[in-house]
Amino acid sequence: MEMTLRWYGSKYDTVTLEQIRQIPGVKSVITTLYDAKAGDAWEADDIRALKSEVEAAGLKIAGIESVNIHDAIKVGSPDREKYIENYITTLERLGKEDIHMVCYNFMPVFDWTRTELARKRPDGSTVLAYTQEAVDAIEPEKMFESISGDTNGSVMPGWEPERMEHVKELFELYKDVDDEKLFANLKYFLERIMPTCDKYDINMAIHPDDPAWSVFGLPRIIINKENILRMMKMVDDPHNGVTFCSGSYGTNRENDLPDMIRSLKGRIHFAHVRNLKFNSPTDFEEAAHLSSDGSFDMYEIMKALYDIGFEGPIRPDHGRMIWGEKAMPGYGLYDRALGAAYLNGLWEAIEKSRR
Ligand code: CS2
Ligand code: MN
Repeated sequence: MEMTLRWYGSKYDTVTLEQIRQIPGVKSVITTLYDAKAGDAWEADDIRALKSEVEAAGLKIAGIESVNIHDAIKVGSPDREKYIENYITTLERLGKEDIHMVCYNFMPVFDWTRTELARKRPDGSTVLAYTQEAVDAIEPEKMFESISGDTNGSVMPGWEPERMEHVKELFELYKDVDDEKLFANLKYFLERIMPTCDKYDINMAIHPDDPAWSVFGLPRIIINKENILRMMKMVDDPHNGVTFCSGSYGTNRENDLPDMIRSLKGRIHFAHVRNLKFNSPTDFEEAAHLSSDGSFDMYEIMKALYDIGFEGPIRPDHGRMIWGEKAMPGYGLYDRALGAAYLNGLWEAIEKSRR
């Protein structure tokens, strides 16, 4: 595996490349053109500039998170063709710059959903948290407003204010889209892009829906082993793969994470590893990466990745806000650096015990 950190670009991130370079074992970043709109074709010059900036700091780009998918593709409206063409252009330009992993998601309307961005934990750190009760009590249009006070001034992925202004229209767009339609639209999209992925050796890595169930009555399909294996079979190309995100699949306690990892051998192109602490099945908060701070056995998760011969990029996912840091919720430097060090430690121990 290749340990990485997510970096949003110098215009948006409070964390610098110079800081990332000093985290032991981190030699590359996962990044994006954060101001590119879903549906736009990325300019080759912009990709090149991003790459030069990262390389000038002594790091490499291990992959893109995310190239976002336009809603027309997800709902399957006739104008999707134009957006798929743009997506293909972006993939070609990334391929030409020697970038071979692209993370994306197929979640309708909202990206990940949390009901709190700064819940206090007993140790005084603050974390993202979710309760089903809070979601059930709120109108979707109020969702963004209810958490926007705690963003620390950052623009959060999938929650861009311009997008949130149109939540009602977005819901309208999805009103006839159920799980089956969403599967069919995903299949259509993948079949169209796979020849380009094959040509440039680009691994597509779909991020799971977070939480791994339907919210606000919207369809959600990338939620469990059955569905993800269906998706792998539906377009049976090694470049059609997944981002294994423990914190997203793990929201559903019925998902057996190590078992899911083993069943996806060869198709995991990117891993997000983080821990959650459950207070009840419908109330969870994000914990430190250390197993004993949360509800997951992180050793078993890393061992499963080791066992399937995982060689792709991996990153600590959301971290707690600690030591007075002010950053995008989930994306401060300190706790993610601790997470990277811990995951590296687990990996070293597993590796040496197998020799
Ligand atoms: C990320 C997602 O912060 C997060 O929860 O894991 O936002 C992820 O980047 C997207 O869903 C992938 O497209
Ligand atoms: Mn994730």
